[in-house]
Amino acid sequence: MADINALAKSVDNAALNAKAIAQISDKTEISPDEGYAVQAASIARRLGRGEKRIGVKMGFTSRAKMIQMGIDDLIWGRLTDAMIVEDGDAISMADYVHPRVEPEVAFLLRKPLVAPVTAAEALAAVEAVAPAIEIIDSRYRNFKFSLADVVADNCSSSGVVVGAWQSADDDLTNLGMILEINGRPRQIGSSAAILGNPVRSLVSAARLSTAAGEPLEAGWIIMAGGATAAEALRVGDYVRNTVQHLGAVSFSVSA
Ligand code: OOG
Ligand code: MG
Repeated sequence: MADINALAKSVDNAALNAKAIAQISDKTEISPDEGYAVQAASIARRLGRGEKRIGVKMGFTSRAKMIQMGIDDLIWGRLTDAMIVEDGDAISMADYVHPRVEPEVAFLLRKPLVAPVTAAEALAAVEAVAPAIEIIDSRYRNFKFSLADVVADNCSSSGVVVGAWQSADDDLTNLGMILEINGRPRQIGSSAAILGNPVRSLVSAARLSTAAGEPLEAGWIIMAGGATAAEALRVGDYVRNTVQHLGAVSFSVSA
């Protein structure tokens, strides 16, 4: 039997100290459901330290991400205010184990979303959309994990960089996305890579959060998931994600 609280403490400490740990599944048999219990307990520790819940991140919503990490189940994690990196700010490499970035799209909700919801209902609850970058930083050595491991580690969630909010009136189905590092395009994709349309990721977020007893709330941010494979970061990097019609978001990496 997995000791949920002990495992939550170990992933939480690994994130706090930016120190890699062994995969849980190396030593302990752990199911995806137990992984979610560990995640919930580790987030409870963060909330206990005064962090505020601000939303949900979706993971493995694109083929490119599933193929890169070898996992093809949709996963979700919980976002807190401590994860926010302001657009244009610098992060410090010392706070991370081995960070990577993903080009994403973020939704801001104006109304709660309790599943089941249709795509049209989900879109009607959206206040705004924005170009976004997710900073993922698996706490497991070599960024290697099983499905239950990554879920327990809050789906590698580490930082969320959101650009200026835009009205969600435009069709989000097929927006070009360019992830540049130091001015060079490193990943080029489309919002269509995110479940065919990022709104589907929002529908899934509503479904999974409702099933977990934490339906999406007004004011929450939902990260739709990486449209392309992730790119590793180095000190000195300047990262920018530009999304067609939505604009750009950026940050840089200092020592
Ligand atoms: C897990 C997180 C995946 C996404 O956008 O697909 C994710 C990982 O790859 O470490 O955030
Ligand atoms: Mg992501």
